[in-house]
Amino acid sequence: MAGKTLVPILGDQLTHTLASLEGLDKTKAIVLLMEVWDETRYVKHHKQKIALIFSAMRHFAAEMEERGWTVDYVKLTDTANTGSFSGEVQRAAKRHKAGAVRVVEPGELRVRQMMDGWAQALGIPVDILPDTRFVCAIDEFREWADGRRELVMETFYRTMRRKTGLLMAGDGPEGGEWNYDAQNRAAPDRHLRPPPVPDFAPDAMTQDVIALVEERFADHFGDLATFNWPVTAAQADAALTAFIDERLAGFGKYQDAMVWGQDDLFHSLLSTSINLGLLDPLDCCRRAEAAYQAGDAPLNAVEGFVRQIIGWREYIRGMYWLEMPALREANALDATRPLPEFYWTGETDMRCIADCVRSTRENAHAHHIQRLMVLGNFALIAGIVPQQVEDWFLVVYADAYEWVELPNVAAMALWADKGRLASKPYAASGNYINKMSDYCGACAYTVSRKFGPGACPFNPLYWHFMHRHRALFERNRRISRVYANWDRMGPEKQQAYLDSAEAFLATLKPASSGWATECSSSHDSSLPLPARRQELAFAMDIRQQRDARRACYHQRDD
Ligand code: FAD
Ligand code: DLZ
Ligand code: SF4
Repeated sequence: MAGKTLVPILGDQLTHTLASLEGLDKTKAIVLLMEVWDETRYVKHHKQKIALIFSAMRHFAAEMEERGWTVDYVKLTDTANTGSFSGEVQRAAKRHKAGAVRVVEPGELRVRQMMDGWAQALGIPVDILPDTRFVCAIDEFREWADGRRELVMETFYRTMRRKTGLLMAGDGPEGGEWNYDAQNRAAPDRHLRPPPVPDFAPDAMTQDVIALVEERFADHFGDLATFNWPVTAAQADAALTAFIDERLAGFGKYQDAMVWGQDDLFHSLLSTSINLGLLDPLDCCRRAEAAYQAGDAPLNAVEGFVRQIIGWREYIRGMYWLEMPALREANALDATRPLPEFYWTGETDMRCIADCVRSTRENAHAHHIQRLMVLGNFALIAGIVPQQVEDWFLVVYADAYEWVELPNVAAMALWADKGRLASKPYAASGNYINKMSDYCGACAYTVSRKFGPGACPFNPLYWHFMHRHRALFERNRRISRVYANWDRMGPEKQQAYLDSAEAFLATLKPASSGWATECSSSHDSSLPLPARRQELAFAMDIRQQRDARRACYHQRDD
């Protein structure tokens, strides 16, 4: 008689309608969730990210049991835990005398390669199913890309609009335009009053996990005391409702704005929930569309939100599977400089970077323009080695999985793929940051100073970048006019820019590799767990600092 079906569910597959569960007889299936050391340490993820994934996994397991599934949950501290997906699937298959394995394809090539070895290792059939939580299947994206000279996101996005029917008026786009990006670039307004994000105070299960992470991952980057992520589908749904009711209307206009100490502005903070599977991306879009239809949110905001999800998110995932494994090694601009230490410490006089790193450390989050135009832009124009930047981004954000992090970092921010994804590099001087933020006014550097002592480092670095890659970019229609400006400057001014950039680059202190990958402790599941951590005092302290920053911003406006 055939044994039971083993259904491994990975940490970012926490969806009750997962393809591997569909049509299964609950009495003949064992659902397997595994906390494994290898996944926590292949890079040293931000502490909040590990706590979020473990807590969401434990809550999900409890919900599955309530729904009548038999769940086998392997904890990190279980003494027999082998520390890897493959080891745990093998142990579980033996334990339950499984006759077959049914699993949904993983988000990452690294894990897919492991999974492809399971059938042979286990000696039973292993069915790897497509992940139906994406609007566009991997093969469908390949077909879309096949034979195209340029893989333009906007073209793909329109295909997805037609496919989903989102914001469509007959055959054309709602409102007559496909894209309202031009209405998504308002500079920060001194009267901006973004509503607070909902509080998701850690329950007992999350507190246990926080204690575990504090103990076992003490050498990882990031604060834990400010943990405020939804860990269940119900909480994620509450976050979505709050976003649609309170923030969506402002999302479009201020999508690209940055304000010191205001970490969230009108962003949704839904990426962690969507990537874990607690929220369905299409459902998020339909809820936003309903707000537009009800007259509660303007079209530029709703279209902007829908574009990020069925446009950018799907396109990024398609590009990951199309371009891997080469993307991980890509370095089209031959960047060789090591990642500066301040990406980890935030200790720099560049106020924009210091604020983005602070938010990253405190929240395991920074919003898109902070990631792209401050942190990514600096790495691009300073010529930082892509793989070091990629590791940093994979470590520090709670929503980071390689399938979404890598194309965003390597291709969008660093142009390491030679423009397969972005037709021109997102390189900018201090002028852009000054226009889109309030960072520069109180910065130790002067944004209007172009070179020399006290000049904003983004200014000379921008020209240094353009100059050193002239051969590549001057024939690019979208940036060629930059070189006309450069040539008009004349040799003396040009040299002043280049000398200033060189002098600044010489001051950069490289980060130690220990932050991202080096292990200073090993897996020892026999270690006792610590008594409940004393966090509260510490937590209050960090939360109070954050609130004080917000209050200070508001007072300044009054
Ligand atoms: P919002 O601004 O509210 O946007 C709504 C949703 O759109 C997001 O929740 C997300 O699901 C989706 N989205 C928007 N832009 C993108 C995009 N470029 N790629 C994929 N989804 C997108 N996103 C991740 O989920 N994980 C990452 O590791 C990640 N790394 C990034 C690295 C760089 C250098 C850049 C430039 C962007 C990165 N992004 C990443 C995309 C984006 O910055 C985040 O999705 C967003 O900041 C998450 O915050 P939010 O939920 O408030 O997003
Ligand atoms: C990121 C992560 C971490 C830190 N830990 C686990 C874990 O212990 N167990 C698990 O199932 N998943 C974890 N994950 C998420 C996986 O890395 C993710 O599912 C794969 O990379 C595929 O995207
Ligand atoms: Fe950043 Fe330059 Fe502005 Fe300072 S002056 S905040 S370094 S852009």
